[in-house]
Parts: sequence; C-alpha cells; structure tokens
Amino acid sequence: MNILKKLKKNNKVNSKSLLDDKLEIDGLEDKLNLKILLLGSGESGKSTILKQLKLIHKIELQNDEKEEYKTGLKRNALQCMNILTEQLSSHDLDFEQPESKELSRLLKTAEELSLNDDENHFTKEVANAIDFLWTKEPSIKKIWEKRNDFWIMDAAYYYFDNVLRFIDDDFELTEEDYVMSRIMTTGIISTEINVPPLKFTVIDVGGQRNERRKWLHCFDNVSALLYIVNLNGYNSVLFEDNSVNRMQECFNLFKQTANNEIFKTTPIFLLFNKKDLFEEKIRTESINICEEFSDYTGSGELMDSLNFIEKKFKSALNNGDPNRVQVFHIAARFKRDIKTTWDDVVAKLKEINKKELDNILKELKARNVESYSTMDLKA
Ligand SMILES: Nc1nc2c(ncn2[C@@H]2O[C@H](COP(=O)(O)OP(=O)(O)O)[C@@H](O)[C@H]2O)c(=O)[nH]1
Ligand SMILES: [Mg+2]
Repeated sequence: MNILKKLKKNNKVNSKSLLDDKLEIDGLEDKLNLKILLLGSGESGKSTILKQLKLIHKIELQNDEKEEYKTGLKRNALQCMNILTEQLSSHDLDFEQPESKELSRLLKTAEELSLNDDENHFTKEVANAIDFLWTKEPSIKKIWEKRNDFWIMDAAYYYFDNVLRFIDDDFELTEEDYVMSRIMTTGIISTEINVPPLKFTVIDVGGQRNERRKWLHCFDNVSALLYIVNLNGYNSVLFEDNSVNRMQECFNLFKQTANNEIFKTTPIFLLFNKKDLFEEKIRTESINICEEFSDYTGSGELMDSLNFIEKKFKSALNNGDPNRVQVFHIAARFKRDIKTTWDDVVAKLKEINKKELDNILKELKARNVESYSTMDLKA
C-alpha cells in the first residue's frame, strides 16, 4: 500500500471513531433528558404551572408573548362580563341601574367585532363599562354569586378588579397578570428546563375534550406524569358541556389516563390545584354536592375534605403500584407553591432514577466530557 492510501485509510478510521464517540455522547446526554407530561382537564392549571416554572427558571418572555398575554387579559375581562350579563334573564334578574343596559350592548358589540378582526376594540369606554357593571350594578353582584350554575373562568374576578389598569397607556404586564391571563392551549407545547446535570422537557397540552386525542402522541418515554386537578370544580360546570360537573370530568379522565397500560410504572404526581378558591368555597358548600363525593359525611373542614378527595383519586388507580402516586395541595397562582412542588418532583425523580443517572454521568466523565467533570446528581 502506498503512503497516500495508508494516510487516507487512517484519517477515515479517526474521523469515524470521532463520529462514533460524538454519537455515543449525544445518546448518553439524551438519557439525562427527562420528559414530564402535564395532564388534566381544561382549566385545571396546566399552563399556569408551566408559566410559574418559566418564571422560576428565568425563561424570559419575548415582547410579542407579553403583548399576547396583555390582549388575553382584555379578552378575558370582556368575555367574562358578557357571560354574566347574558345569564341575568335565565336567573330572573334584570339591570337595576339606568345606564347598564346600554353599557352591556356596548360590550356585546366590542366582543363581536373583536372576533371578526384583529383591531383593538377594547377601548377606554369598554373598560369603564366593565368596571361600572362590576362595581355599581347590583344584578351583576347577584349573578356572580350564582356563578357555579354556568361556565365562567375561575379568575374572572381578577380581570374585573384590574380592568381599568389594562387600558392605562403605560400598562406593563406584571408577573401576576402573566400568571392569571388565560389563553386556551391548543396542540402540544414543549418547554426545556435545565436543572444541571438534568434537562427536563415539560409538555403542556390542551385539556378540552376535542384536544385530548392529540395527547397520545406524547405518551412515549414519559419519566413522570403531573396530573392537575381543579379543586374548585367540585360544584361547577365544564366549558365544553354545561351539564357536566368539572370535578367529575377530571376524575373520570384521571381514571382513564393513569390506568393506561403505558403508565403502569410511571411516577404520578397528583397536584390538587386552586386550593385558594377551594378553601373559600367549602365554607359554604360541602364537597358531597359532587356526585363522585356524594358519600362524604365528614366535618367539611379543609384537610378533612382534601383527604377524602385524595383517597377517592388514589382508589381510582387499579394499575401498577399505588405508592408511585405523590400528592400535593397547591395554588398554582402562587410561585412559592410551584417552587416547592417542583423541587420535590425533581428530587423524587433523581431518587427513582439514581442508579441509571449516576451510571450515565460516570460514562460521560470517563469520556472526558468537560461540562460534566464536576457534576453529580446532588449538584
Ligand atoms: N385562583 C386561582 N386561579 C388559578 C390557579 N391556577 C390557575 N388558575 C387560573 O385558572 C385559569 C385556567 O388555568 P390554565 O393554566 O390556563 O388551565 P389549563 O387549561 O389546565 O392550562 C387561569 O385563568 C388561571 O389564572 C390557582 O391556584 N388559583
Ligand atoms: Mg393550558
């Protein structure tokens, strides 16, 4: 063999082994990436949890996203007030202030126009009308008290309380506005969160009935399931179907999802959300109003009610080891609740996967991958 041929051959071998090495390292790094699914019916709080995770991990909002959430808040306020005024007649109520009827027409027109084009129909007059109806129209107060009979967003009060701020010329989106703004999720949204040496891919999905057939596409290789329950739903109704109780829907969906064969050994974190609203609501209405909890005869106090609900959900699991379920009671609107829950989820996943993850780190170190040289699972 002449010298040139020999050199070529050696080069080929070297670049091939380099490529193999790179592929192996990529493969090992992939195994440090854990996929987490956020599941639950619509409005349980999946996207709110993701927003809080982004805030905790300092994933900055782009300017166009900020604008989207600002527009979202205005749409939320307008839609919610129109729902309240529409509900008056079916509850034998009528406006009591002379100007209210005209103001409610203005709001209807603004919403209709905003469905048809992208123009800003949320004017100062619109915001003032919402504020007037919310603070000065007695029939709106009365219908608000009956809000569990029909569908309305859980955070409607927030949009009304803050509506005048939304039309300030220098309106800046606060952290709380971002968390409370409701934009319905469609499709599958994947977000990377770095917790070195691990990387988490957190998947958020649309929760409404028509969105759920898309869920199957992300059921493979799941490291943990975060199932979110809207506690406040025990006496309210679904967006998709006003005749279905929100908690019942959420319970049935949990039964169906968590018992799926594919999740037989998957750790499940059961997050009972909107504890703030629940705490307030159970003072006047027992959880036994929900059919699934009709056998509840306890004291009606917070912990007693929560324990009962927790037991019901756990007993719905007839697949795999029930001890793989961890329960949390949270209000996702508060960052501290998500911070402690997330820390616990990460710690638990490290513990469960410790042996495998330690081995991968060892292999990466053995290959002299510098970024892992000082890392271990505890870091
Ligand atoms: N009061 C209160 N509202 C919450 C809480 N968590 C979420 N929300 C509100 O519930 C609504 C639906 O939440 P979202 O995360 O969009 O639900 P998803 O459909 O499961 O993604 C939003 O308006 C949130 O601001 C909570 O802990 N307390
Ligand atoms: Mg969502």
